[in-house]
Amino acid sequence: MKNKPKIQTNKRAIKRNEYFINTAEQLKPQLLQTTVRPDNLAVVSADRLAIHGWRAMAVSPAEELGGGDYGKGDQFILDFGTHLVGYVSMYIKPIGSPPDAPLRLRLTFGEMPVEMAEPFSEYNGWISSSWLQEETIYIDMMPGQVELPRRYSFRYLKFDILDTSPKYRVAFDEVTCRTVTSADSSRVKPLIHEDQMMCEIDKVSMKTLQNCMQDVFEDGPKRDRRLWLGDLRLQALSDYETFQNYDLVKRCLYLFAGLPDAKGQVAANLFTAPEYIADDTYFFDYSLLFVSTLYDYYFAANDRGTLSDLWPTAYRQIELALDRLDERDIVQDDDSWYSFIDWHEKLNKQASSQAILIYAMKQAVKLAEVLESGKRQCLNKRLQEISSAAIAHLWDKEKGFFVSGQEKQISWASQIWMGLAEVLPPAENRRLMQRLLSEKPAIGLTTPYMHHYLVEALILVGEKEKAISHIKGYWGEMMKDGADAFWEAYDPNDKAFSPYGSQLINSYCHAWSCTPAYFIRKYRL
Ligand code: RAM
Repeated sequence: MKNKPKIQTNKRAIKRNEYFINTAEQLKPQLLQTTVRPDNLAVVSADRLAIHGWRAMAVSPAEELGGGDYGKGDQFILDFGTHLVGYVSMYIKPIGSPPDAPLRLRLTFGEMPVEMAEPFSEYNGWISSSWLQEETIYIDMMPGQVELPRRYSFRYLKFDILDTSPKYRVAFDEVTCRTVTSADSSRVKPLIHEDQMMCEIDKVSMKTLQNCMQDVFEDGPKRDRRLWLGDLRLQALSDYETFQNYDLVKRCLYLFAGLPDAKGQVAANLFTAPEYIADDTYFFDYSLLFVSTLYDYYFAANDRGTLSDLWPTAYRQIELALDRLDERDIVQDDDSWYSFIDWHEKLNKQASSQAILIYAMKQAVKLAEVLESGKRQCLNKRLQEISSAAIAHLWDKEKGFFVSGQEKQISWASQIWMGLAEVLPPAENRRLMQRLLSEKPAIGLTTPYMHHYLVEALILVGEKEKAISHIKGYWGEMMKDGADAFWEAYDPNDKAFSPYGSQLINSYCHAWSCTPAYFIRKYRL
């Protein structure tokens, strides 16, 4: 089993802001619903299962199962044709004698074929197996309608008839899913694009976002079903170009601002039920991304009231981040997960964290200008000092890369964030990104989250064509590997990659991978 990373999880006192929480509560969305029926039965082909070296599954021919009845030990799989988030119901009827014993039925939901093929009993990742979507139910009365109470995120649904009785079998009618989302498709402008692949990527990105848009922007509707700040930032960017649900972004911003710790730091993620609760995880980078999310929101929605309300929270994140600097004005490093950055086991996070601080401070300066805040000057002064410190201590002129940590690690993430922070003059910044693509340092990227920032950096330095080919090479490749919605983790060179030690638990519809739609639409790629 893979080791659990050292994420700091200290329970902290929370300083609730009731006005912010009430504001968020009033912005709670009405969910839109549709009813979907499965396309067909048992169509998961062994080819698709083989893609990631997944164990092929014996699948009975569709005709044998269609409209049939089932007894002890039978199994079949329904394919709903695309990724869905919602509530499943079905009508079950007995065939034969009156049922003299309950039906015992196991239902297994899968976003990807791997979840149909690999037994959950073999799962040995380090996060809870309770995220695996499985349900054993007992039905005492038949015929009758069965409504499953939990919300599921899935495309495939496997039925295992564990037991009926020797005297009766069962048949299933009207298996349906009532989907839920707070994304209104009618608000999306059609995309006119000559390149079919880009159109497809755009569509899959929107589905990803739509299925993560619930009461809040969830990171993944299968797992963790929570509001994470780093994910929110990217979802919001895509939302402005597509569903334009500004209120949902506003709600999430107020929620984070409503539940800071006693010092004012916003949490890395929040739970929203049974009440709003800040998780006991705090990341240096995610807290700073509160500033970026507010910045993006203000310029997208032009909502000055929200900016004025939330500016003190944003500014506080910078003050707290500055406290982590050493006497050289460099982020103090240690081997804990003080910053997230990416799910790469060996990644050192110092240079990226320094860059994110600079990046967020630049945005804070612009917000201070809008608000005519007196903080502008001191922000600017510290910004100069911290940027100079980055060049003096983290820039290796000879190698042409930023280095990070004691070992002076050269990673993709450090270059990307320093590129985005525009620490180097524009021409040099562009050369940095070109060098990154040609020299390909060993410490690579593992999630669409960091691939997003790579594409953003390429666009920033004027490498639009390279950005396009990266989107096609990465998200396009994921589509070729069977993505109906984009995934939480994907490494084209290691397709079995999972941060958690098992692909079974990966989320296959994940917030932070929804940004190609933002790139394609915003930058007309
Ligand atoms: C995982 C989730 C989430 C992300 C955190 C850091 O638990 O995938 O999306 O923001 O990691």
